[in-house]
Amino acid sequence: MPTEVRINLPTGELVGLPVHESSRSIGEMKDYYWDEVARQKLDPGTLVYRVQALQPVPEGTEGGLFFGTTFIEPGLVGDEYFMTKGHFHRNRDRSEYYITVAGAGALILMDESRRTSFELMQPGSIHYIRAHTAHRVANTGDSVLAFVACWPSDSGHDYGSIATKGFSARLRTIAGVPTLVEEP
Ligand code: S6P
Ligand code: ZN
Repeated sequence: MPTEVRINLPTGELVGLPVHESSRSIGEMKDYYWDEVARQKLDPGTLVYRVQALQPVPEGTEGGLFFGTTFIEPGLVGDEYFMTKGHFHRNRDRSEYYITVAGAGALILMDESRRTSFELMQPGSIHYIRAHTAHRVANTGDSVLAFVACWPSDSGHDYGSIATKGFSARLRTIAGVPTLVEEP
């Protein structure tokens, strides 16, 4: 049970059982970055991010909550920061909290009319992700970005619409500054 799990507050690492673990490498992120040629030049085994999650009830359960930590490595694909795939919740009316634990980054948000904005993430920053809003996180710093999240157990994930249409803007480093650049 999750009561046996502890969080290491300085790092966000969840310690104990049962913790569900997953990860994404550069090789698993084909077509997520605008510079696909730059992505292909990187070692496909390069870790981009990993997620630890507490799922005390089965996925899809109404009324439950999941909790997890995401760790995003520092890095660039071309001039675009290492980032999560990003998703809408399958049940679009489900919201979520993110709280930054370590590192520096940006939470990129896109509503259903494809208006995109971002919020800077730094240790202690709290981010409320409204329902009907796609969310993705980019690591803009030079160390691991860790944030914890809490979301309803019946949110589900819709990766398909991001995989096909993407976000309407991308976070790129321009003269060293994280800049949201609209897609052409
Ligand atoms: C779940 C929550 C996070 C993400 C994680 C990885 O609703 O938003 O735990 O799953 O940050 O991102 P993604 O887009 O690959 O699921
Ligand atoms: Zn989510």
